[in-house]
Amino acid sequence: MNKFKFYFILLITTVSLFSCSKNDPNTPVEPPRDYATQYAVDIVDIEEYLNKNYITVVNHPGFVDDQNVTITKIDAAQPSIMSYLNSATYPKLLTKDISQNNIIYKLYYLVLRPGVGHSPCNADGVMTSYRGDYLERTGSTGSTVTTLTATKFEEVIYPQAMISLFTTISGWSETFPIFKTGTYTANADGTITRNDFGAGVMFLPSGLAYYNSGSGSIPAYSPLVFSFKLYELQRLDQDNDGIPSYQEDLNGDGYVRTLATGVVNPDDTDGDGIPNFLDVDDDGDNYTTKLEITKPAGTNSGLSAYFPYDPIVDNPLTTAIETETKGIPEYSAAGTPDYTTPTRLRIHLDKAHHTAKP
Ligand SMILES: [Ca+2]
Ligand SMILES: [Ca+2]
Ligand SMILES: [Ca+2]
Ligand SMILES: [Ca+2]
Repeated sequence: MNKFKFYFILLITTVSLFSCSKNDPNTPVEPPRDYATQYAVDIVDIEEYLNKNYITVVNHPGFVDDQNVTITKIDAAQPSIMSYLNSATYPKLLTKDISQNNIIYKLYYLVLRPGVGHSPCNADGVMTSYRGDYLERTGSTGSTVTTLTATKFEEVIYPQAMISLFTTISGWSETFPIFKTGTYTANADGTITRNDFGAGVMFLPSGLAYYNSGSGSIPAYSPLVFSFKLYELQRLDQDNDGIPSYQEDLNGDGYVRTLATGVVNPDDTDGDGIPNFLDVDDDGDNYTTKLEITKPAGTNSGLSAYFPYDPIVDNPLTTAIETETKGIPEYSAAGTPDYTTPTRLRIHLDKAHHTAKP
């Protein structure tokens, strides 16, 4: 991810370099600000926002405004958002440390409701109703009092499409996996009633958002506040090897990542620096994963590949029409296949499979 971000920033810089030099060769190109310096500014703004504002939440189960959030400046004795820090009950304000851009970001997120369904991993797609505001400090510093304002830049009430957490801002990919989807009921008139979905608010330093590029009406270096509802998720398969990325999360922490060179990655079976969810040959035996999970000809009717991991348990959405009963197997030394033990070493992760076993 970092590498992609780096290239992206490089691209932006290169593009603005060309566009500036074309119009005015004397205009110097401003390099992106130092990440640590900018984060120090952002976290002051975010914490001030959490201390000086309160939330109002709509509790309206089954209606589209359920869990709508309004954030308002405190003018009496309302409890600040910060007052929910580590609360025993919901709303609950929590923090998470995120190592990115060679610094540690503190990400504040407010849990209104955790949700009851499934959590996306950080490479899945999400369908979310959300509202985004950017924070901006106006008024000059020094003797003038500055004011922190929040400006709405986007609101999606009726989402129509999945958004990939793999390609959007890192603040989203860090926060959504903490939440779960809900339930829905299809009504006779064709509408859907959603209940018990995860809902929250995330408070993102600019380094976990658009940083120096900004986006649309969002100024560069803006911290962002998103209130959101997690309606649905979509399992994605980034390396197209037939195994959804969330099942390539070997340590089960909800995240798959590319880590810096030399850092041991728990989600990289062969340790070649490419995590399994981006590696077409997970165990490094020179047989692609896609080939290894393809069943030998004639072994079973219908499907040509083993069901990724375990049928039924892992794929409730397809159970109704699923006739395959075999997950990717492990073979014992004697050549006996095991299709079901949850902890088995599946053949695409077993480098010795082709040499030591039938
Ligand atoms: Ca995959
Ligand atoms: Ca992981
Ligand atoms: Ca690898
Ligand atoms: Ca392989």
